[in-house]
Amino acid sequence: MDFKLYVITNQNIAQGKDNLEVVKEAIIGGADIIQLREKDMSTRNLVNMGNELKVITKSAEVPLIVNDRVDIALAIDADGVHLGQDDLPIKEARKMMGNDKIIGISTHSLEQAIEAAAMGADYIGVGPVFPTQTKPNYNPVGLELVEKVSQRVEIPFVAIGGIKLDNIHEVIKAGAKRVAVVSGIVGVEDIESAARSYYKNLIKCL
Ligand code: TZP
Ligand code: MG
Repeated sequence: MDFKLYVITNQNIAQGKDNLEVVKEAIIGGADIIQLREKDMSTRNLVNMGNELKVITKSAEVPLIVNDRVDIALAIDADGVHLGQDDLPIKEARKMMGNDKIIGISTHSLEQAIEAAAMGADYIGVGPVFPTQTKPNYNPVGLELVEKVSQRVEIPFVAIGGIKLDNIHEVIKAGAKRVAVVSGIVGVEDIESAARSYYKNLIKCL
């Protein structure tokens, strides 16, 4: 499993598009991993949506990751789960998911990043790098943490939070090789071309 452009859904900010359209367009533009993250959706609706999204991601051979919920990831046979620091611990998630599934975890400090790697996470998220309305109650960790993690942690990490077309180069310069994006792609009119621009900028800076 490796990826460069990680796109995370948010039906609340999509410009009149449903998640099937969002994900289709993002993948055409260059997203190479997708996360289903809908904080206000019922379990039933998440399962239904997950099953629908899987048809698209599977045919594009792009992994589909479910945010927070191991039960839903298992129910829809998703490719993996993305955990927060207060969710199921990696050890328990691994027991339930098995070794073939992807387990990612959000980290907000070097200590958390090192621990996640030691616990067997497949990748970690590092952020929010910059202030962002998508996750307003978190203190930004800044480029400093991206730099530290890139120097000290061996497993793949993805920078997330407030990453825009005009600051992506800073994140790459700090050592990131992958970025995760919500509003900069999902919240714009032309999702495909936004994803394509992110991908191009990212590749250009690597
Ligand atoms: N985790 C850390 S920041 C963030 C998440 C889910 C939100 C990123 O959203 P955006 O709109 O790309 O800043
Ligand atoms: Mg979470």
